[in-house]
Amino acid sequence: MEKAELIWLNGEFVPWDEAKVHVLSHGLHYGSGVFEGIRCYETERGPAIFRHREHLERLAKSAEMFYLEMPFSGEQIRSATHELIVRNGLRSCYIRPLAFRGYGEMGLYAPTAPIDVMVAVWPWGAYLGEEGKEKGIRARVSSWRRISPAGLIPHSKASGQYLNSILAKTESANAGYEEAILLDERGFVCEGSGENVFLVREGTLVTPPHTASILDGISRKSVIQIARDLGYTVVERDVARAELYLAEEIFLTGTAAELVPVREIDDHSIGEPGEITRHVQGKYEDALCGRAEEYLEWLDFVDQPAPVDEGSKVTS
Ligand code: PPE
Repeated sequence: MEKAELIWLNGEFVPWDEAKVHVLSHGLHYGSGVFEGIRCYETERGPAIFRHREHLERLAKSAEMFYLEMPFSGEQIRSATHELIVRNGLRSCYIRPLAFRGYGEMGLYAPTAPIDVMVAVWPWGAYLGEEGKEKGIRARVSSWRRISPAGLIPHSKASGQYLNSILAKTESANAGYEEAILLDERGFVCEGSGENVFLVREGTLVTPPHTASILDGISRKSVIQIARDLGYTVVERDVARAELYLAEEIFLTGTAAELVPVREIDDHSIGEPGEITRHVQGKYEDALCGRAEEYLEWLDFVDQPAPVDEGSKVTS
């Protein structure tokens, strides 16, 4: 990964290589942490964080559902993130806040172990490749089902839950595919290992509902609104596996991935990215980069942007 200079850890800005924790941190043993994936884009008015407040609200809710008491408010994390972007001299980056149970007490019930909070920012390119965004990716339905709401909390972006996503992603990568699509415990289509999924069926956009164990994706929500504003019908309903094969178009949405067309699923060809995918993708990318007036309210502009001179680093 590409390093930045500073990481924000428990209220301090520390050098990247010194942002360390104890090996007996609770979160390392049990996955007892919650995180977010956010992106900051370079716009004409300087760096801007896409739907920053919504991401921080989801972080707070993820924490609350796992009984983690956040020692910092969303507003404190928000302003620390702004300062971190400026001090690292970045104009566009990925943002990773993480809150986890730290060092102090072992065992599953460890209410006295502190909650550590960090935010890191770094340049992160297209998650499923630039070519994937352009030409579409090859995906495969995973043999692993998405975590069930009977045993975990799909709506929470909790660290330990990602072992499920890692199994699915690893299986698909080892088999030569770019992404895995997980079914929910009932066998209906759920989502990608790190993205929500949309299909086009007879000109209508279809995406699995909240009851299908999805993560309530912020890109998903944005794309639903954009598609409706463009005049398309978007339906949230259960999707049968075979509908993936019958779909006219398929695409994935996520912060890291952005909007990525799927050109092949389980070795069935869907074809080149379709018209609706292209239309929505174009508008979505405009929204991310501040080129769409109607969605400017989604951007959290970072004050005192670093100077634009050569390269992306500030030299002081
Ligand atoms: N489902 C899952 C399981 C998921 O991890 C993500 C985001 C989404 C859906 C889409 O949510 P949203 O980003 O709010 O639209 N995955 C994050 C982490 C990826 C990673 O590998 O780390 C991300 O995209 O940042």
